[in-house]
Amino acid sequence: MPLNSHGHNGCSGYIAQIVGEPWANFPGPYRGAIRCDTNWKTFLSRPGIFSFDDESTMSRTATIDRQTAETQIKLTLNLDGTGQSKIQTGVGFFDHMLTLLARHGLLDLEIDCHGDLEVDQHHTVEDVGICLGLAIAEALGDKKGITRYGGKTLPMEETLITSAVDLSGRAWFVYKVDFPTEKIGEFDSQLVEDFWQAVSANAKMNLHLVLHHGRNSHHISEGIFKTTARALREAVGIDPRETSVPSTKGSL
Ligand SMILES: [Mn+2]
Repeated sequence: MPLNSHGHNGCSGYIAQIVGEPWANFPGPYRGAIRCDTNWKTFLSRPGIFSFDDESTMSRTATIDRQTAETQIKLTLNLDGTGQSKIQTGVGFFDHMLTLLARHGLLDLEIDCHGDLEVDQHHTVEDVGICLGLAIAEALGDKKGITRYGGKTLPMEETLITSAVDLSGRAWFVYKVDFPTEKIGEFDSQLVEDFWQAVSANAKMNLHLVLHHGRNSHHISEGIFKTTARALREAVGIDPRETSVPSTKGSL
């Protein structure tokens, strides 16, 4: 399979050898290794958008370390993951939601959070949202080749949720959800809004969440996380026909 290379600043100007196999779900990202002079570099790319001059486009990952008086958080994200997660926030229901998010978004996600849960869960949930948003923005890099838009309407038992995402570089958050109960077990249902507001603001993404109908607060929350995971997976996905930044402005 041919790879078109351009912007070959990091190497000596030629592709010496390509080793690797396309992923099973081709056309998907292409993993392999390339020899530049005497060094081997691994890459993750697709035909046509392969670039040597910015290694960050090869690995769409980010690590955020955020320490405040209220929370201490270390978060690692891989947008091109397999859905594996290791989540420890001290809030059981929130861990459940974040695990679903990783699985259905095919994100690899590690979160270690020590928050002031003796106050309440708010700082923990909002600050994890801030860190996840920052990580999404950093991992996306220059957004070259991404789909940009993602949208899904999905059921979760009796609940129906729409989540629509635009990785526009402009934060906007619309939340049309009313929970029938204040609590989901020990979890404050209001925090679902605070979490996604923080993700949207810090990823600089446009996110609309709409609850069409639903009876059970656990299902409504789970529906929001799963549906947004799928919408986000679509939006961050690499579009094989898109060879630059998907905007008439030239940047996002
Ligand atoms: Mn559940």
